[in-house]
Amino acid sequence: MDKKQFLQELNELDVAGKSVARLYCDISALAMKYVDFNKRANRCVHYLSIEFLIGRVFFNNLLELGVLDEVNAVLKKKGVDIALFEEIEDAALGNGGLGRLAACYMDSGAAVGLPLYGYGIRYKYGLFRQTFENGFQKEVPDDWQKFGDPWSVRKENESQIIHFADMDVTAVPYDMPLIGKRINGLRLYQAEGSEAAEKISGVLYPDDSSEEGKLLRIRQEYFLSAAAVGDIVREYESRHGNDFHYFARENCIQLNDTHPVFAIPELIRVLKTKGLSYRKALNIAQKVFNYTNHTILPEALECWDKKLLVKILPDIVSILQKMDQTQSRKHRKEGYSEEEIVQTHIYDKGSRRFSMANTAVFVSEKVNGVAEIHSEIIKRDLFAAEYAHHPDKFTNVTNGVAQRRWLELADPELCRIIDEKIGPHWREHFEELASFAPYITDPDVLDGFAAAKEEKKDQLFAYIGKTEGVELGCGKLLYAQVKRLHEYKRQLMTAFVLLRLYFDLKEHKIDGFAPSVFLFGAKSAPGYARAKGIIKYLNEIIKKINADEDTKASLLGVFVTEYNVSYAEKIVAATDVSLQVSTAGLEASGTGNMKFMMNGAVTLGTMDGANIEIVEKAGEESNYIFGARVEEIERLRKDGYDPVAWLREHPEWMRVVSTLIDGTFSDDGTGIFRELYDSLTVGASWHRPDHYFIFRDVDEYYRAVLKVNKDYQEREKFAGKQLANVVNSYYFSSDRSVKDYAERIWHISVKKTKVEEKS
Ligand code: 26V
Repeated sequence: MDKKQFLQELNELDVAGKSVARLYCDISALAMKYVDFNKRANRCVHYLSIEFLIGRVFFNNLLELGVLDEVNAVLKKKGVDIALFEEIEDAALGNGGLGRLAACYMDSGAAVGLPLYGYGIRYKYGLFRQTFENGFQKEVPDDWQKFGDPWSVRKENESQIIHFADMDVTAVPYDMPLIGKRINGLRLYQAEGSEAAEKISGVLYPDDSSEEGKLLRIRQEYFLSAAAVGDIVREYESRHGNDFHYFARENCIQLNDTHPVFAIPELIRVLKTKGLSYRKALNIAQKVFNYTNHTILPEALECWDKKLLVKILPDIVSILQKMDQTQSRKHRKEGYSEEEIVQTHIYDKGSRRFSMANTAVFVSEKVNGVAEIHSEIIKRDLFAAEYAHHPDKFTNVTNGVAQRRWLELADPELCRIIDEKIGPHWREHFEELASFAPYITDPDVLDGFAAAKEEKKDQLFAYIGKTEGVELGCGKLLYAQVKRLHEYKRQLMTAFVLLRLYFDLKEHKIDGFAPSVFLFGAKSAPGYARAKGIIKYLNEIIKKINADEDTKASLLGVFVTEYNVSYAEKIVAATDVSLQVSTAGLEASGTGNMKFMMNGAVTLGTMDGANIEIVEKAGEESNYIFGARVEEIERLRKDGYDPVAWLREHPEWMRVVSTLIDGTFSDDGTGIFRELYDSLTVGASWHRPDHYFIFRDVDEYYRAVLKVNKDYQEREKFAGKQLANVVNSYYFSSDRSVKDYAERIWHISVKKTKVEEKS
């Protein structure tokens, strides 16, 4: 980019009388003028994902273009505070970790110079915006384009027609630049042509409880898959015509979970229309695709009814069925047992459903989980049969997060402390953060860090005071649990711990408790009643605690509204203790845990997902681990577990849990608190009582919360633990993750700059 020219134009920009939105669009559009997309590399990776949780791009893009400070200065001169643009929230085209991971990988691909291209859907409405009404979550449509979309370019001439049996839909691409050492692109497709067509890119995760809802989900998934495949093939043909010999050498497709798996039969279908045999087409597909699994929860593993699929995608059904036959023959030849054949098959004759995960595993060259333990679990359980016969197919790539957004933008104060000791080079080569290690025992550094943390807390609390109307004071220990609301993440267990703390503080049972704040942020899927019940319960608990004059100096809670990427940036920088308390074995990785670590929070959590690797790197002594390990949870599942007997034996917890049904809190007559109670004691929705083993872990959790509170009071020593986390967080950079993908899965090399080649 021609920085000088850009800044000159910016200097000339007339700001008088312009609204924040207008200025945002003008400045973004000006920057876009100077963005040149890189040419295609010899081999490209195409990352297909139903979610891209990008968040605000304004600051990130200016940082990547290397002009953030200058723009800040120019605007200041003109009397415009750059912070005003924080009002503008960009695309939240994702729901949680899966989508944010995709966004971090796009960021890192460009940053490290990999030809990594994203394909997704340009939903008109992103993830809903959340409000609370009397403590209940309410959803408001997220009209993210109301400020314009100045960072995207519509590419009308690269539109395609996507065929369904009952309609044709136009897929129009919008390209967003991904700025770094390379400028890659994220291509999001918008569905156009008719009212029914437009619905396809209407909202992220439409309710799929009805048949109509399921059909819409299938349409979305096929729409994304077919548009991406069509684009990749068209681009290839523009260079090689009808000769598909080089296709697999030049293209690699990464399936981010099962949602884009239709890309497999679609590629086979398209290649057949180009004159290739089914065999040849399958052969190419087997060299092109790779699949990342992001969950083992059965309810999230997609299977589609043949009856539904055949209505709108009959050709895809024929191909899937043919693949199922090929698979059975191949597996018999390879000596799979009948039981193994049943476990791996693409089409299940009994339920008449197609398994998207099994389709992906069959075709993919590589299958990976997203943290060490998760990759082990999928090999041992979910895909055990395939692993037994093709062990080399499986690998692991532990997730990572983009440190440019999650440390540099989120916590400049901490970055300056690091710069002072080791210079700024680590910002480009994040592994150099390790050389900060000798300074984490330096008393000045420890004091400086503790002071910077206080400053971030003050900033966050001031923001919360303004937006939520809750005053949190200062000098508090901050515990935070922010993530999607799901029973396996066990926000309900934290609710019980918080209530127990409150009761014990009120009755003077705890000595020397450092004044603390418990912060929650989460959205619940609109149709997930129990998750919504947990939000209401937490809000009721917080209301009670915050109103109690006896305890409010020691304990406060807040459930922030509309938790999103920008809120997360503020929260991770301010937090002391990161709560990561999922039932062991169920959180594939977690990425929030990494963001907190990077900003110097200790992890208080279970041995699950990436927590295990965090503790391995930063040391068990710098973190707070509690609860049952995977092996114990498995044993409890097998040998039996009696939560009711446990409650009976623990009256101090019975008292806490009973507040769900004894009238302490009102659920406004909805009965949802009773349902939560029943889910723990009787069982609900085919689940056994306390399916997520809250009562196994809750007491240990409580003790760990007290322990961290005590340790925090030795502020300098505790700062040392926090900094040990910062120093060792370099491993959790998504730059490292994408390089791992490049090496283990994509087989492309990261192009070194001239400077790097010399050094
Ligand atoms: C989706 C659903 C949808 C239906 C209701 C139940 C349910 C449960 C879980 C999911 C998760 C789908 C996949 C996903 O988002 N996985 C997350 O991926 C992150 C990035 O790899 C990872 O850090 C998280 O641990 C994992 O939950």
